[in-house]
Amino acid sequence: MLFFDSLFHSDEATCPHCLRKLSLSNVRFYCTFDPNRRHEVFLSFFDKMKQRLPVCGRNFCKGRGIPAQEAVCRFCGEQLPLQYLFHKRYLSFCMLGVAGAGKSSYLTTMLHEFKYSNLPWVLQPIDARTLKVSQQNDQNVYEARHCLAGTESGVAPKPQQWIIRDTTTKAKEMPTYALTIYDGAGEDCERIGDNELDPVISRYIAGSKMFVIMFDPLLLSSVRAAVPFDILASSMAQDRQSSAPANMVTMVNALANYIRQSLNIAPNKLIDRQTAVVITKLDTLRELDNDFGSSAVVMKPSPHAKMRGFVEADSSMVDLEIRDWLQRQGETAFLDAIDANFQADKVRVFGVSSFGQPPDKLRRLAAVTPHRVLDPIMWMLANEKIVPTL
Ligand SMILES: Nc1nc2c(ncn2[C@@H]2O[C@H](COP(=O)(O)OP(=O)(O)OP(=O)(O)O)[C@@H](O)[C@H]2O)c(=O)[nH]1
Ligand SMILES: [Mg+2]
Ligand SMILES: [Zn+2]
Ligand SMILES: [Zn+2]
Repeated sequence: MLFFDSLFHSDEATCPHCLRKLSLSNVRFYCTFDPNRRHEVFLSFFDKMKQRLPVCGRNFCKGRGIPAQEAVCRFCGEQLPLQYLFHKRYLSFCMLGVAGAGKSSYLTTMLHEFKYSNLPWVLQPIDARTLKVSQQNDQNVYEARHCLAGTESGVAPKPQQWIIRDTTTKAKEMPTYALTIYDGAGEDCERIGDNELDPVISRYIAGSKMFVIMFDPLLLSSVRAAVPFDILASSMAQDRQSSAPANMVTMVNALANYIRQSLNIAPNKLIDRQTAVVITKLDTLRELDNDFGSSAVVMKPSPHAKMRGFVEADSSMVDLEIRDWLQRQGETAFLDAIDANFQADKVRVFGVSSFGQPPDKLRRLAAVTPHRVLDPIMWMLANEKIVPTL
């Protein structure tokens, strides 16, 4: 009875830690958290049928008679938030890009904007670590108004685990979706293929529904020549980032090879997975001679959140404008590398500014006014038919 073994509301769940496919028989349940006093409890036929958690029946057990309080992945032993078993769909994305590309800043402002944009899709952390990390990052960027420190390299990135509650439905049961996000260190991404973390990153890549490849325009030589020095200095992670601007193209190629290996795709085949290519730090390009022009859509506020849907025409215009801009700069190597490896109809180019303006010399932010940071996630949710395409 395969159907009976799938998680309560979905048939395609993966463990957010080890990314292996999860079914009910791959989950161990325990009656309480206390590791010394807990018992493993098992789902009965009726539990499965009624889609409810098993209950401990042992005499004198503290957890007797109440639904199991802990669930653990049988493969990796990591804890699964109990809510995790009840989601309708499992989404995940992997943030990829060289060191200092702006991944963590983007993730922070994107999640913040998503939470505070009054959208009918409500985002909540599901584990204590995610709550802590996101509060810290929020506090850093929005209250202390300071750039984030670089993400620690050489260690497996801990997944951030969120749920999205869909309040658009009138149905009695509100659908929830699990959203797992991996934000590793760019340094590890640059060394991909020759890195101790490869098996871990490989699993994250294979398990992700969507890739978010962050692309830093300040690494393009034409842009570096035009952006004022102080802006350049404050908008790059100097300690990590100064050395090799060409790394990005090398990274895309290495990454693509690596994705092929992880997903078992032949070298001559294009990669068939949703890929958002996100140009970061758009604010630094505003005053350039060869900028996007004042009428450019990419420089205008994003319409998606306001319209409560994904505005396809706006997004494809942005994609075009950025491609055109890169072409005019003679900087097509990066996108060529993308197009040579990824299936064209699955790739979309986005432009964002996480902060809305460059940090000052001391990496402080006068104000945080993110620009278009929701576009990539709205695209992903639209692809999943969670958000309507307009
Ligand atoms: N002007 C400008 N600079 C930005 C923006 N976002 C990030 N930066 C700059 O880029 C630096 C690196 O940003 P991070 O978000 O830490 O980059 P990362 O990709 O997470 O880097 P690693 O963790 O090392 O892989 C920041 O310290 C800022 O100086 C932005 O929206 N505008
Ligand atoms: Mg980071
Ligand atoms: Zn696991
Ligand atoms: Zn018990």
